Parts: sequence; structure tokens; C-alpha cells
Amino acid sequence: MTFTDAGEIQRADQLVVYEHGWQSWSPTATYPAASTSPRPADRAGQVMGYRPDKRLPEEGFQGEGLLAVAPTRGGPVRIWSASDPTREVASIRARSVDGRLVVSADGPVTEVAVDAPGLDAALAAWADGAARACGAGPVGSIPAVWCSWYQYFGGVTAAAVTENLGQARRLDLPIGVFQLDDGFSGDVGDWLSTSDRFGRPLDSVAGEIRAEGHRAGIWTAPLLVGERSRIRAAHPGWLVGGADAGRNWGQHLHVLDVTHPDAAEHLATVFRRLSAWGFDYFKLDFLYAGALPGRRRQDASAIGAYREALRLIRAATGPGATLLGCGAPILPSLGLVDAMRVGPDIAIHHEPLRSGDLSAPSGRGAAMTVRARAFQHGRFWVNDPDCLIARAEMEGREEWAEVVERWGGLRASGDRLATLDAWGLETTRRLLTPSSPRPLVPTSDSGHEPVRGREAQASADPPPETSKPSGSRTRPLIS
Ligand code: 9PG
Repeated sequence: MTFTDAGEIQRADQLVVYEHGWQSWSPTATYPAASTSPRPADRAGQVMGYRPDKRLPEEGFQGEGLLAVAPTRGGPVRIWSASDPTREVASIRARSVDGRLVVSADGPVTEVAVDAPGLDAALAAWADGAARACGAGPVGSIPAVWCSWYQYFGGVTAAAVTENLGQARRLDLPIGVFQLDDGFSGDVGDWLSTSDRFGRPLDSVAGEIRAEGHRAGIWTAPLLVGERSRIRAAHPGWLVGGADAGRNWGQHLHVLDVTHPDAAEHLATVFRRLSAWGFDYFKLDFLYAGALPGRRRQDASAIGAYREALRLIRAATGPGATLLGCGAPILPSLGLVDAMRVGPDIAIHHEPLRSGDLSAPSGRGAAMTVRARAFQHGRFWVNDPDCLIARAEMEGREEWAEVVERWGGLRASGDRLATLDAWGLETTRRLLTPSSPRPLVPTSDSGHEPVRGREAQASADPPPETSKPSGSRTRPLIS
């Protein structure tokens, strides 16, 4: 991996750096140029939360396919980005050298200078171009969702879904999609069977959701194959050689090789079956696995194979289905998903537990990265900030509701509805609207009406130049 200098800017002490992380959960923020962005605590943290196959520099920054530099006192924003992120995503570094900021990259990048009223507006203008070039959009609207994960986690049961369907009806909540999350399946990779603990087959759950007048949604991690799964035992030849997708669910995770015709057919069959059972909203999780380098059956790049996997899923689910990427490499997904998780998991605790790592579940980590990717909403896809958690045990629930309302696109509820208090219920009801198709961050030349209400506040947000560089190692300027 060789880095070649791509640009240089004087007076690093008067600059801020916007560093864009690789996948949904990767920290993304703006920092004083003389500081250093967060690093994973260990190799496991890097695989799950950062870019697994790229070394990080000791100091400074490494944006994955996107890095911007803005003067603190205003002026043109310089943006370096992968020239064609649907083929190759260069890592883009910035480091201070004798008071200057030196930008370098390990692959093809394009630089633009945008004269915009602030960093967000500049990134929005860049995103308009990237969306056009990669065939992303037009962005539609997605109905409000209920999701089982943030209350029930891996312990979800069919009975819990039934209970919340009943509560949604009694409370007359405007929920369009009921989405079953992780916890139902026999094992990682065996997506069509449910465990005895979950209690019922998937077709019956989908039928019940639809009979209540909702769309049925389901979580899978379609490109993962668990060490213990039946599919791994039956088809060891379907795995990407040498690709390590990390550990979760108490087991080692392999990657499905979609360049193997039988594995590709298997993937399509899984999604055709889920569709036939009535599901038409698919949360596709741990997608970073599909873009890991490794030995594949056919000569395909990691990103090429990843995009082929998403095309297969689209073809199998049909044009009417909603695809939500999660744990997904952001820029390689352009043009292929309807919605994208743009931050790490929300949690009822504000501070991240795993050694303070901002890619781990937390209120602080989610708010930071969701805010930093707001400009992608309505341009690339519907941004998913993650679920609203409105129950009383949620630390800082007012602040998180504000993030979801202001910087999010997709509106989803993550609570057991029966347990909501008056504030929780009122806030859930108010926020559960279909997502707005309108880009969240206006550009100076976007032709949009000057936005009003909460989004007007977004555009009038103080640009980063009003913040004082703190010189801190990990604290972003915009939080
Ligand atoms: C289900 C969940 C939810 C959630 C997703 C994803 O071990 N890990 O590092 C790890 C990271 C994220 C994660 C789970 C584990 O969450 O974002 O919404 O669907 O999977 O397992």
C-alpha cells in the first residue's frame, strides 16, 4: 500500500479535517487538523468498526474514499474523494508536517475545491455530483418502522412481535413496516429457519404482520457465514478464502463467495423465498463482509463482488422492495440501496462501553457520525440514524430524539410499545412519519427553497469555523 501525495495546504493550525469512515458504524467527524482521529482498540475493533484491510497511520487522519479540509475562517473547502467508488475506494490521509497539512492517497482520487457557505454545504455539493456519477437516487420516502432489536436484542420471540402489533393497533401508531431483527434464526447464514426459542416460522410471522395492515420487514446478515452454521458445513467451497469477517455470536465469521454460481443462486433463493413469504423490507446487515479482500472463485475485485451481491438481492426481491444497508461500506453501496445506516448502533447508554470506541453502540457515537453524514440524506439514499429509543431508561432520550428528528431520514421505533410513558409515547407518535425525500443539507446552488423549521436550523448551524480547535486527540469539533 503506497501513499502518494495529493495536495498540501499551509497553516494547519487554521484548518479542520473532515474524515469519512469506511462503513455505517465507522466514526465520521470533523477535527482540528493538528489532532488525530479515533483509532480502534484492537484488531477485532478494526474489523467490526473500521476498514478491516487498511492499516491506520499512527497520527493524523485516514478518510476512506472521502476527506475534506476547510479553513477555520471560511473560504473554499478542498475535497478529495475516490474517483470511482463503485470500483475502488482509496484511503486518503492527512498529516501535519512542519505546520503544513499534507494529503496523500493510495489509489485514484479526485480533488475539488468548493466555495460554499460551510463544510456541510460543500460536502452536499460534492454528494450531488457523486450521486449523479454513481447512479444513486432519486431518493424516495420510506414509511415509519418498528424494529425489534433495541428492546429484545437476540432474545426476540414471535410473541413479542404479536404483542407490539397489538399495541400499535390499540395506540393507533402510524407504523408502516414491522421489522423483525436478529434473534430469530437457527444460525448465522441459515436465514430461512427459526429457532425453537423464537417460536414460529417466518412465513407465519410475515402473514400476521401483513394481516394487521403493515409491511413485513426482516433482518439478515446475508454475506456472513457462521463457523457453526449448517450452510458452512454443507458448502465449505462457498466461502471467500482468507477473508476474516471477525467474531460475533460466539463464533468466527466467514464470507459468502457470491462469485461462486451455486452460492449466488443460494443467496437469490433465500431472498426469493423471504419475498414469497411476504417480506418486502430487508435490513441487510454486516455488509462490510462482502467487500473484504480474499480468494474468490472468479476474478472479481472485492468491491465488484460486493456490488454483485447487492444486485443479486435486488433482483431476487424485486423493484418494490426496500433495501436498507447496515454495517455497510458507504461509498461502494452508491446506487444499490434505498436506505443506509449512517452511524453506529444507538444504545441506552451515552458513552461507548468498548474501551470508549465511538464505533461501538452509544448515544454519543451515534449522534456524532449521524450528524457528520447528514448531507448524504436525500442525495445518496434515505439516511437511517438508527431507532428512536424513547423509553425512560434511555440516557439522554430527549437529545437522541432531537438527533433523529433533525439529522435522520428514516424514522423507526425501537421500544416495547406497552412500556412507553407519556413523553415516550408522545415523542414516538410525533416522530413516526414517513421519511422526507428532500436532501437534508441545502447547497447554495441546489435550487431548493430555503428550508424552514428544524431543517432551517440545520443550514443555519454554526459552521465549524466558529469552533475553537482544541488540539484534543479524539474530540470532534462538531458533536
Ligand atoms: C443485530 C444488530 C442490529 C443492529 C446492527 C448490528 O459485534 N459488533 O461489533 C456488533 C456491531 C454492530 C451490531 C452488532 C454487533 O449491530 O447495527 O442494528 O441489527 O446488528 O445483531
